[in-house]
Amino acid sequence: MSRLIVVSNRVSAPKDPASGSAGGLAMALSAALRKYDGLWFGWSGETVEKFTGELKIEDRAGVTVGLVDLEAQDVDEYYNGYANKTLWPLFHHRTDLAAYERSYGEGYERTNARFADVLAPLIQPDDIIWIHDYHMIPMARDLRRRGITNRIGFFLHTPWPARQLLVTLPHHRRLVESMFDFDLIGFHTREWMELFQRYVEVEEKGTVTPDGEVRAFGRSVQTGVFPIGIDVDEFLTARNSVLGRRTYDRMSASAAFRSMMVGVDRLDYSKGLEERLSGYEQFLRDNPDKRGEVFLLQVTPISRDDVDTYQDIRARLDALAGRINGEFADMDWQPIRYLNRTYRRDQLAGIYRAARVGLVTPLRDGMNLVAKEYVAAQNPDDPGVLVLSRFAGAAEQMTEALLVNPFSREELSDAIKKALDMPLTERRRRWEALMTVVQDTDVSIWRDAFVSALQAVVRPGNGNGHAGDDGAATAHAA
Ligand code: GDG
Repeated sequence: MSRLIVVSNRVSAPKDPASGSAGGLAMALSAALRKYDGLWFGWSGETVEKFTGELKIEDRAGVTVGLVDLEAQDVDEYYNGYANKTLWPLFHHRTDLAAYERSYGEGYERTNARFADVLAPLIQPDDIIWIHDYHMIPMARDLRRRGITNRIGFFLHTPWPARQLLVTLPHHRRLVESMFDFDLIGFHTREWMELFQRYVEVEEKGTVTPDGEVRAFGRSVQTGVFPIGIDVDEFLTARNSVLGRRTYDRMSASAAFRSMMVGVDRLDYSKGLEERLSGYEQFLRDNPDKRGEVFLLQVTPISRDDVDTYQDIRARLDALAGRINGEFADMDWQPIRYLNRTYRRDQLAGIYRAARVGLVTPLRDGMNLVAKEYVAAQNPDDPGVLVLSRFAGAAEQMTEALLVNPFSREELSDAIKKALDMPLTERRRRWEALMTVVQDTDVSIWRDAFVSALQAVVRPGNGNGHAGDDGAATAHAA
């Protein structure tokens, strides 16, 4: 059995999965590594004055992790810069927020090359390598340059942008060309995959075969759709735990016969938080009789606070939540409980279960795991209603949610009303269909489907695809 080497910017293997504040993805990747045996490689989160390339190996809850420190300049230009100020906004269709600075691009290339320098000597001939996300797009190219011929797969956790927007990125061609050093590229949805394929067809006059092989730059790469999900068993365990149940009781008591709506999102402009609050404000205006009967619990941990745009949105949200509360609150009721903090997963599960409505309304989102967690946490006999943005990847599968356009305050207001008024039979019918989707896209299915597809890619030149063979070398000789 070959080893699996997972590579991502941050390595977040939870030290104690049961109590974790780690997200579903961290759990999933740790579980993948425990199953396949291997290594999780990435940035330690620490900075040093001068890059040394020293590798720190640790064991975290049975997962071997390999960590490397970066220089402050790398963190500025590669992580805060190119990853979070250039690619993240661009991939979420916010070219108005995207910063195109040469130094960011250079830092991105330099840091990926540094990661490759440290990683390449660790790779054994039978290993398969799975790179994650937009921080590490050139990684396969950098590893190939260092003589690595193993199978390398890539999974993009964000959307892929429309071609018309991607071409605003200086050196977009270079970025896309580097992706042809992967053997397999996975996307959450057919839509993101087709946008990638369309770019290659239009900009490079490339071709796409019916089974998703994309040819351009004199090479080819397999593409596929692998919708990520949550670890359903782990989440149900959290929901049924003592703290999960206690949190449910506490929230139900605190709601005091009012209907609670919940939102759980990192503080990020892609999550549509301002639009959500405006839609809720519209609902309060449209339905004076409902005031005092409903409230929104919005859990919003601060993220990427080193980036100006994130400080700006934080200030705007503080002001908006304060204004809505100031305008509508009564002596014994406040329409929004806005919390900039994190909760443990078992507490989150209890919160979701106590909420009559789950508001998941990003403006654009690769998948969105909160939508799946909300559904998994519900009481099957009396489930709540999921209001889901049609621009979340999750909307491609979760069609029985109330799908909304988050850019329209009125549509949001109507959807909140419909959710609150929905009869039990309809709530049950929709929930059963949604829960089937959540189970059918369990994270273990995602992981196994990707790894099997990577193992099965037939590489030009040999047809059997064993890592490290001549065919592989030829395929990547360009
Ligand atoms: C990216 C893509 C894609 C949030 N607050 C707390 C907390 N969370 C957890 C949630 C959920 C996770 O964070 C967020 O996942 P999402 O999928 O909603 O969003 P991103 O962080 O933007 O993730 C996204 C994902 O990658 C996976 O591919 O779905 O589209 O943008 O698990 O529960 N967890 C805890 N306390 C909190 O307060 N414990």
